Amino acid sequence: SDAERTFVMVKPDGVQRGLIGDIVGRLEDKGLKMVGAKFMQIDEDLAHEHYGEHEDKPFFEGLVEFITSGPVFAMVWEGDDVTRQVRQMMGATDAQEAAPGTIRGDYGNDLGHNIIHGSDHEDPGANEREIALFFDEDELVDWEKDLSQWVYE
Ligand code: DAT
Ligand code: MG
Repeated sequence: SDAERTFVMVKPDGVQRGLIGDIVGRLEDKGLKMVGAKFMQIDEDLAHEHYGEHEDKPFFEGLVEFITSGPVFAMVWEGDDVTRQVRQMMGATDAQEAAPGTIRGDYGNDLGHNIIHGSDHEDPGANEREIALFFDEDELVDWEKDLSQWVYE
C-alpha cells in the first residue's frame, strides 16, 4: 500500500465539548491507523509556526488566540491517501457550510470554531511539516494493524 501520514488535531472547542472520543472513533471506524497522539497546550510560538501561512490575514490574531485558548488533542494518522481522506471526513472550513456527515458539518456551527484541524492535502509537504512541528520522531509508533488486511487490498 502507499501509506502516508497526516497531522490531525481536535481544537480547543472540540476538546471542551468532549468530542475527542467521537473524532478518534470516526477515524478508527474509517480503518485509519493512529501512530501518535498527545494532549497538549499550544503556545504562542507554535501557533504562529503552525498557522504561518495565514499570518497576513485579518483573522490571524483571533486564530492564534483561539488555538492557544485551551488544550488540543494532536494526532498523527496513517493510511493510503490519508491526508485527503481526513480532509473529506472533516468537511468544509466553514462549519456552517460543511456537509452533514462530515465532522465539521455534524458538530460545528461557526467558521473559526470548527472543531478539527487536518493537514491541507492541496499543500504538498504540509502533512510532514506539521507532523515534525508537533511530534519528535520517537513519539511516533511503527506498528502493524491487523485490521489493515481487511481495509486495503
Ligand atoms: P482549514 O482549517 O480548513 O485548513 P484554513 O487553513 O483556510 O482552513 O484556515 C485555518 C483556520 O483559520 C480555519 O480552520 C478557521 C480559520 N479561518 C479561516 N478562514 C477564516 C476567516 N475568513 N475568518 C475567520 N477564521 C477563518
Ligand atoms: Mg488549512
